[in-house]
Amino acid sequence: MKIDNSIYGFLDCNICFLGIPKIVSFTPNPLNKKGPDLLRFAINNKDDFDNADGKCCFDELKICDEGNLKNIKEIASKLNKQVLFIFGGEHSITKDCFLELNNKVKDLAIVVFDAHMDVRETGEENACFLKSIIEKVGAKNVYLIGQRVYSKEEYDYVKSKGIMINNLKGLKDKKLYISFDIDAIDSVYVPSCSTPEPFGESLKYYNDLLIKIIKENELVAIDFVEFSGKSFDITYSNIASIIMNLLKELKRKNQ
Ligand SMILES: [Mn+2]
Repeated sequence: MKIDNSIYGFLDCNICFLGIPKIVSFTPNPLNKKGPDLLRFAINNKDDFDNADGKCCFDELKICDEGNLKNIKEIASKLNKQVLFIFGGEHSITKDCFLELNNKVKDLAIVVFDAHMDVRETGEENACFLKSIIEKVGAKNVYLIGQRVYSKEEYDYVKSKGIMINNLKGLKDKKLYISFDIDAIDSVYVPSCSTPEPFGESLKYYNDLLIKIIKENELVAIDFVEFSGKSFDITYSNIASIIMNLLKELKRKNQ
């Protein structure tokens, strides 16, 4: 599979890749701006053949790559059935991405995979982005998966909003934004995560759960965030494998 060779533009694609290598935290690491490009490199090195149906993703899906952008505004304004694959960047990018798409898509639900809750009162933007979303759109359509490290205040806040962790009850036939902070996965699988956490579930666990979720819902966009971008390693290859499996599933759904 080669993203670079795509002949499709945004208006005629059905899957759009875009990078938002934005860093806003107090101690930015300028290197992690390379996250989206390292991930593209890894995706380009994967085979797109699907042995379940004998078809290739790149032959069946119209995929385009819009490159690296400052934000999602322009893309969101043009959105018309394309499924977005957004490569971060820090988790702070999710706030803008979700809210822009939420303006466009009615009843958009969000599933956040993350070791953390990211509902802090103040602090780095990537640690409080979810609180901003909940305060703006409510908690009814918010689902949390993988959270295992958080403060008492964050726990109390999430509980007060009636959100349960690792509970997908009611998540069926929804229009969906998935935010995948790679620290949800056990740190051994993602050494280039900027905020690694041990004691997470495996790569396969999350791969299978993501596939189940997109089988049962209509995916509008998915982001992958918190790559440290220091050097190329297994992190990018692992996440690229998940992305390939999601593309295969979307291909089968399209048929
Ligand atoms: Mn996190």
